[in-house]
Amino acid sequence: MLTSTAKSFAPAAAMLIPALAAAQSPAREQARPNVIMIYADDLGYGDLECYGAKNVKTPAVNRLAAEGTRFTNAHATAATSTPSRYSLLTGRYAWRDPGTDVANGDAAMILKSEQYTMADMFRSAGYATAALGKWHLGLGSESGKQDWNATLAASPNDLGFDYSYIMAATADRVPCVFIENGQVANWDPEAPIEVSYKQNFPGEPTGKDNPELLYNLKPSHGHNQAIVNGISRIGYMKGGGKALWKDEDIADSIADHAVRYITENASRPFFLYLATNDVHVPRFPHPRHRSKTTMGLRGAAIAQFDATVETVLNLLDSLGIADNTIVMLSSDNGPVVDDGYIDQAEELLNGHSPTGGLRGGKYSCFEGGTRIPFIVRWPGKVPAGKTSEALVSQIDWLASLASLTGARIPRGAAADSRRQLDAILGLTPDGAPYVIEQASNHALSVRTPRWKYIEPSKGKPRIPWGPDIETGYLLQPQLYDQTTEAGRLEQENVAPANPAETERLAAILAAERLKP
Ligand code: NG6
Ligand code: CA
Repeated sequence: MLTSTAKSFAPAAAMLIPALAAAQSPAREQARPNVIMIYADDLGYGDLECYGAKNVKTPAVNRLAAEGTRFTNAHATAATSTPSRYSLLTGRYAWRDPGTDVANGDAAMILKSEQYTMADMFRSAGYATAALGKWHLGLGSESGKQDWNATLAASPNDLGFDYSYIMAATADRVPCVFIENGQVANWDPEAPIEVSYKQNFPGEPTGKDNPELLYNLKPSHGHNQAIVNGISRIGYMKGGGKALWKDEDIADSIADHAVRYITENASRPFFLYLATNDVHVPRFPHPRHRSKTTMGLRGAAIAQFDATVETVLNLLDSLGIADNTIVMLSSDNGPVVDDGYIDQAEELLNGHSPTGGLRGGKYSCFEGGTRIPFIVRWPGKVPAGKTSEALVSQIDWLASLASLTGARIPRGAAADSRRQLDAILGLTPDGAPYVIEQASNHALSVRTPRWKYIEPSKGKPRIPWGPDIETGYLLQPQLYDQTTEAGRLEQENVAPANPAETERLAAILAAERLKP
């Protein structure tokens, strides 16, 4: 569906991208297609229609799957956001580095400017680079000491991103403002911003003391501190004025910035890390999505995510750059229903399984925590309408895409990231020999094409502080055979019957831990 705009674009693109000029060149040849990573938040393996979702339609994602390859054995590196994003953007497992757990909104930037990132990789290959949406990797140089009314001492712009328009942490954590190139967007000099995760500011209402002010959402657990837009959050905040976001406009704001960025960079190779806030709590999507589902706010957040995908796909068509753009769609970790707000997510599921029937969910060792949707589209290069069972992990995206663009990774950087380009492009069913997954208590698991090994760890079998999720924490080793139904559902622990296999996988973990 190339438009006439597309044709006028073609010569310029061919000049810029010699490898693509030869239409027959195989995908693995060096090339510089645009890359858009649409990275959802807490979107589960079963949350999209093409992965079996019920009670919500996701036509744009369906289209992406129909025009690309949909993976059934793709993994995030961790069952929570910060470590997952850290690994994705650095090609280094977060569990190697301290301070990489779920970050507060006043955390110092976890990635250091000298650290090699996905954005550095693309930039060294001549790409324009941008990070939009949820960041959650800290900002500034010292935790709790940021001056939100000045330029922050450290931001994604110090990590290889030319442009950034981000939320500091999560929508449920202060500060509730967007930050553009290291400065609060729409900063309001009449309402200077102060943030604390220790104590409230005198006179500021909180969800705990002023539940009458919670006109949009009330907490089910935690989330009872600063109130912004009738929703109480984690952390205290003062000021903000016209810079404060309205939750119902967050997705549109991110999508609008994506449209502008893609349009402005359509004539050169660009990398866009498009991290949506959907479907994380507080779920308060725009009203126009609420009639699209019978699952209430969580279903509407999924529909809203789909609308962002639709906006991107339509724009690529109208700019005529769809054929020269790899779109990758995935999620940072598995799903959760009640994650701290009374939004009826649990009550309205009505037969929908956010994990697609997998055991556990966000935070946990089980597959529900880290097996995530993954769809890749690159017209003419990635097989269309195919499903791939290849074992793939987000840890390998950096090195794989470097092998595509020809970027040279500095010695020692992105050391956990392996070249898995053909698997990620759906060109081979042979994926990684193993991938490692981290639960929120730091227990690690090893997945191979056949097995899932969960190392022994301490902790309650169900999350004790709110979400009702099985953790998979057990003092004994667990081994699940993915080729049997009971193993696939992680119901039948065959570790006692398979000591040699259990040992072999434990040894992989031990050897990985010895690496620097
Ligand atoms: C938890 C929050 C949860 C969510 C999560 C991080 C409470 C009670 N719960 O601590 O709501 O914010 O952290 O989610 O505070 S993540 O997807 O960003 O990792
Ligand atoms: Ca998440």
